[in-house]
Amino acid sequence: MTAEKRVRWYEQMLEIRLFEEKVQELFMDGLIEGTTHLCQGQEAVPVGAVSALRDDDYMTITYRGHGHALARGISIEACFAELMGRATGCCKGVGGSMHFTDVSKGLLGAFAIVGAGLPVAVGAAHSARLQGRDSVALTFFGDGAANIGTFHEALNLASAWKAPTIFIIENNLYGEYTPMRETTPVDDLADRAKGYAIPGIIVDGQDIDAVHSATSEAIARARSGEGPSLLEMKTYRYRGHSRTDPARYRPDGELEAWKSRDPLAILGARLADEGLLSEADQETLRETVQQMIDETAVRAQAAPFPALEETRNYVYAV
Ligand SMILES: Cc1ncc(C[n+]2csc(CCOP(=O)(O)OP(=O)(O)O)c2C)c(N)n1
Ligand SMILES: [Mg+2]
Repeated sequence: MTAEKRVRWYEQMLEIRLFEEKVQELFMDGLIEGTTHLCQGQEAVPVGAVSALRDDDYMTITYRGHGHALARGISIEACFAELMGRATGCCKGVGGSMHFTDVSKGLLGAFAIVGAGLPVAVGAAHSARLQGRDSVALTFFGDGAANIGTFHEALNLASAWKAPTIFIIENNLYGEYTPMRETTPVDDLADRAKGYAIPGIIVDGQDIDAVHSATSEAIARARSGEGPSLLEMKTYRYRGHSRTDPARYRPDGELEAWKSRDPLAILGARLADEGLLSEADQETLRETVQQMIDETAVRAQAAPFPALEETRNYVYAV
């Protein structure tokens, strides 16, 4: 991995961190309708994994997908605009927080229905294979989704058909307000891969180098026709499930323990040791990114709402 690319990872994780902080602020100011599901603490997963994809690969994400959409190259302004319902948003302002999508970038959809993105990714992967292309599909989902029927159906079919799919569980220990140990009889969700005869790999989701190399290996395997992999990224969300959830259901000290393994701090320490980005450079970068985020949000807010008749274009009746 080149020095430039790893410095850019740091910057991208910082952009996502400060984007999400700004989203919370805009939400509290009443500028964002509906809800939000933020990903502070989990940034190494989208940045490390998405950077292993080629432009002609596919991905699906969830409602906790702002970071993944940004990592795939949807512009920060288009994301802010989408959140605030503006016509310049990545879905013309009619999708909102849970639906960041850009098919032209292979981002096939953000799914608010838990587990719904997995079969779509298997379908995209299988269709590429039928067409003789070596594109792969990467699908992100949570620990809760690993208890949904579509998880098992998607893994089974992808393995049986060798559909080039990389299943990435972001195990952040909670599904909404419930700890995983109360709903799930295994400690490691990667163990479930055995039932589908595919590799199941546990990855330190706070360590972007580990995320990137595990994802790259799974992609290489899928691309060469050997079939899917299941990667379980152990990670943690710093904020509550959504909106204003204060996350009081977490035991004392848990958040602090995870913050001591912050993905930005881990990569930052390595980059400083390697002489690629000093602590002072990291501080300057934070100020620059913060200013860019603030200015971009203001620009996004200044854009018009979609015309009323536009909204009818996306309502279907059967
Ligand atoms: C099929 C379905 N059931 C329930 C819900 C309500 N719901 C929304 S998010 C969520 C928690 C999912 O947790 P997890 O998969 O661990 O993802 P995380 O939010 O932690 O990223 C639930 C139950 C839903 N959206 N879809
Ligand atoms: Mg979860």
